[in-house]
Amino acid sequence: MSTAEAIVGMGARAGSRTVMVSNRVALPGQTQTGGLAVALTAAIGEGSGLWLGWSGTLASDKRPPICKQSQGGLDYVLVDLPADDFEGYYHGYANRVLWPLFHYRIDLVDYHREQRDAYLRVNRVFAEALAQQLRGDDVIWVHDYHLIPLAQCLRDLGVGNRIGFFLHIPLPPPDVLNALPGHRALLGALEAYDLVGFQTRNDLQNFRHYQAQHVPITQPRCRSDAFPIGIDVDAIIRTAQANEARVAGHDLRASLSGRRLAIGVDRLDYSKGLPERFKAFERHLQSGEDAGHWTYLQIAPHSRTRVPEYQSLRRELEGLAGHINGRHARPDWTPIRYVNDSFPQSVLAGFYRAADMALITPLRDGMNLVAKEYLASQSPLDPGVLVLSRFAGAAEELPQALLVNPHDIDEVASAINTASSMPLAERQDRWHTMMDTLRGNDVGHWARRFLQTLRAPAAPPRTPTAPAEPAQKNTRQPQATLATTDGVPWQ
Ligand code: GDG
Repeated sequence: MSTAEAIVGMGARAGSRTVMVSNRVALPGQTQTGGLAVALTAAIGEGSGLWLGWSGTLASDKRPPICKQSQGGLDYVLVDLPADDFEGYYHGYANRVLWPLFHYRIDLVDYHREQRDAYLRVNRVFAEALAQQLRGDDVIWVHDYHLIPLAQCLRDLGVGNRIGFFLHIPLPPPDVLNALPGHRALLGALEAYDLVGFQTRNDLQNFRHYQAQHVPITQPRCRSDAFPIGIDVDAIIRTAQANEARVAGHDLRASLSGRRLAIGVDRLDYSKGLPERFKAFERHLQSGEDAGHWTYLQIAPHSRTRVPEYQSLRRELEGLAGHINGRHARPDWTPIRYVNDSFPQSVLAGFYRAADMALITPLRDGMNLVAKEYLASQSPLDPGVLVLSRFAGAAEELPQALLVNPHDIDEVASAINTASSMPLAERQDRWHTMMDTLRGNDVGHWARRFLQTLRAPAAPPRTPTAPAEPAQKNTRQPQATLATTDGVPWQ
């Protein structure tokens, strides 16, 4: 049974639709370079259901703000967002407050109350658009930090459906969260969900500690657990096999002149630890051990290009790559190939298979799908080595990788040396164990487990706070100021 059939079948057995909500919707046929889009595309497959998110367009008088389209049995509802609030919602509060804070970077948080207000208003826009589409027994699954207050907005509109939330990024400990103005309201808003899911036990523990400090248990129906996200293992194995011999992978191999290939694939983001990784690779070159035997290909598609921290990271990496190559290159060899293009998944899978080592060293990462995709792309006869940050969520599931502290460039350099000399039998042992883990928790398993928990009778349907039948006819006005369930105001 495919992932899609499993999820759709489960919805059918339960007699209800699954409704996904995320900031962006991945329409079929689009190249996805974000982990959430890749995972949800794999999870939802071609089944029936509904997926609602931002259209990518700002609202104008020239077109209706909500557009519906159906493809492959799935309904997509695309919502235009208000021009006045988009900047504050997306580039502001979501990406310059929540993203850095949740990645333990309080130093990069740039908080403005008016942006937080824009974030709340946009969540209400999503809630109103969604409420119009809902059937009474839909099960709603909300994704990621852009939409934390969405359930609370929906409850305010009288929606009594089961609603789950999954956080794709890490959740830091209370001391970090406490630095955020209005943190009690934000984190308290999670109580409006029936189920809150995190990537790792560490994130879950941080949440429980935060709750113990701050949130009175007013909604005992809100459950929480760790649901480590998986990949579509079989699809990636097939793609990697099919692309091994194809032009891109073949050309890449041929271009190495017999040298070994190390690969990194990351959105260009400060959480991914790219400058530290470049420096660690240079430290390896300086170590003299095996130096000149590796070529390191770093694929880093640009992301969030309007956010200043991303612009300065880009300049820093260009400088570092130029500096390291200038110092160590030979007429026939460039140690670092730094590429900002994005590639189709099929080409990436061919690149992974051609690579003898993956360097995945984020400073913090919710999970890191690339680590899993790299493993699934390897040939069982000659699998490569995964060098993985201890601070990627994936490290909890994959202790057989060479785990490193990405801040310690000597340790990463020495892991590269270890990978260089790792015997085939050891590589195979480690790889087989990790593949068993990936197979045991692929993306279908992840989605089924979350949805089954959300639907489970442990959480009886809550009593709507307002007449909710049908949701779109509900005339209840959104509250002017959201308050958490224990009455903590947002401002
Ligand atoms: C967030 C969390 C969590 C990358 N470059 C290209 C490309 N990609 C694909 C990869 C992978 C995805 O994008 C990136 O996923 P990651 O998990 O590595 O990272 P984030 O984008 O930060 O994702 C993360 C994830 O959500 C899921 O919950 O694991 O921790 O931060 O699938 O293959 N895809 C294509 N061309 C590229 O050039 N087609």
